[in-house]
Amino acid sequence: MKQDLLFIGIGGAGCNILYRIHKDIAKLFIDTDFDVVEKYAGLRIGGLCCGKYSAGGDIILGENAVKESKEEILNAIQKFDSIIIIAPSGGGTSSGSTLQLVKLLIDNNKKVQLITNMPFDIEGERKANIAASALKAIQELCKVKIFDNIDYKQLRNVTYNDVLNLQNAVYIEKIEKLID
Ligand SMILES: Nc1nc2c(ncn2[C@@H]2O[C@H](COP(=O)(O)OP(=O)(O)OP(=O)(O)O)[C@@H](O)[C@H]2O)c(=O)[nH]1
Ligand SMILES: [Mg+2]
Repeated sequence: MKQDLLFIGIGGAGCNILYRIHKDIAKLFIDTDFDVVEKYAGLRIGGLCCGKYSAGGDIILGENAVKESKEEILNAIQKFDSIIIIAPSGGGTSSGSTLQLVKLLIDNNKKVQLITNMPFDIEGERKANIAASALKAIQELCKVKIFDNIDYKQLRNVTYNDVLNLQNAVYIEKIEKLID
């Protein structure tokens, strides 16, 4: 794998997926959520603006978290030239922080790509809107790969958690192929 390439998982889902990619790659886990960061030995952003909690679905908090922790982020990514961000869209962190993160990386002359998917329809219109507006802005800044959501309506007796695990498998397979 290229020495100058870093994979960033951001938000609960992005970190979860990145953790499951078993390849020799440089990884950075970023979240506003203290528990997630602790689990993956990652970088917590927005400790002041989020307090004890995560961005909790609030994209403004997600955006502010990156602004607040700009120096720590730059420090963690400084030796890499290319960055692939994994962030399923719709969360305060995965959409709000990702938009600001992409801006920050580009301002610092990094080559950036985002890999994402849209929230599932069962998650409601609010998440869909958050995802769509952040993605519209991000697509103007960098390359974005939007994976298809698994067609869970075809499956019988699956829980929401099963659906997320199946979606994880889509990411893992495609990203591992990209790395090979
Ligand atoms: N593939 C996959 N997608 C997930 C998982 N958990 C949540 N999602 C999806 O990812 C979207 C973003 O959710 P999270 O990553 O939990 O949100 P977050 O970025 O942590 O944002 P906040 O908690 O609001 O700060 C959700 O709308 C779901 O569609 C997961 O474990 N795997
Ligand atoms: Mg979260």
